[in-house]
Amino acid sequence: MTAKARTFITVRAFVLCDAREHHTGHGVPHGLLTQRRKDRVHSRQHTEHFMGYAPQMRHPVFFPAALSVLIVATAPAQKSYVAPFANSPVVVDGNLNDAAWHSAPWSDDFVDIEGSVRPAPRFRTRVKMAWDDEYLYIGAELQEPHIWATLRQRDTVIFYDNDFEVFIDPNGDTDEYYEFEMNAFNTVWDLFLDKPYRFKGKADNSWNIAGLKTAVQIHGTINNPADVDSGWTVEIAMPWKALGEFAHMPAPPLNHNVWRINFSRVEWTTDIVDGWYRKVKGKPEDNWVWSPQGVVDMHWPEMWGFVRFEGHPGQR
Ligand SMILES: [Ca+2]
Ligand SMILES: [Ca+2]
Ligand SMILES: [Ca+2]
Ligand SMILES: [Ca+2]
Repeated sequence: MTAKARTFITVRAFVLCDAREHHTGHGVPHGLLTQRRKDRVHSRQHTEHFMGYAPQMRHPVFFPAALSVLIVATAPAQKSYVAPFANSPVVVDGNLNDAAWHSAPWSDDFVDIEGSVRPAPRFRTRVKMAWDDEYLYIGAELQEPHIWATLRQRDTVIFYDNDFEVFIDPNGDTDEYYEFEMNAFNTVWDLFLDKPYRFKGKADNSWNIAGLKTAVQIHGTINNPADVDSGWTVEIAMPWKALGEFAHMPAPPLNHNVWRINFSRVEWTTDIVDGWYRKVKGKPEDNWVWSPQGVVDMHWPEMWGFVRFEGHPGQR
């Protein structure tokens, strides 16, 4: 058996055991977030190590090798990213031209939330990450021929508009994680979840990322269907002080620390009717993500990607 297969068996065992532990909540997702993402549940869930990182395991047990090998063979590959330390200031204005961004590579292009079994997204999306002593920085580029937004109030259901989303589980235990969404109006929804909805987790919208800085640049025109836009870029600075609240990890991180993270983009199919965008009735939204979930549900933190923090000049 390969090292990868052994790794997977242990992690998979953790997932299944966790589901049994919360049996009464299993398969009963609730809350606004999951209503749009619970319709197609597949069995292709896995996670894997990222350069020596191992998720925390509460109840490791063992499963038949044949089953595990089957799961490994059909599971989508999780993404990983090395976030460089920002040695110069990042101005949060929506433009990703700060010197610090030059050393942060673009991620792979986003894929469908279910992975390669579904068609590739119609429009390109990619992200960058960087960090310093105060902030986690996230930059994203969303190709979009028709930029629109309606929501102006914080903590409303931002994915009713097209949006960009971030999910962070600092210590990778799949509980106590953060969700963040923003639209092209730069309206944000930030919330804390004590555990996934399928385990009767509760979303706390009153939780805010204190000191959060966000900005959007529109490359084209917003809410004007008469032209064709090229897209929007977002720039986000999340203070470590806020992210540290439920992290159970150093925040800011230490060099080589790994956090679980994923990014999602919700894209509605629209028609232009009487000079305005109208969602096509009966057509569900597209969910495009950095690291494929294998399931139409972002609330499987065990499926998220990995970010490793490197380059702090004051540390080895
Ligand atoms: Ca900037
Ligand atoms: Ca956690
Ligand atoms: Ca909030
Ligand atoms: Ca436009």
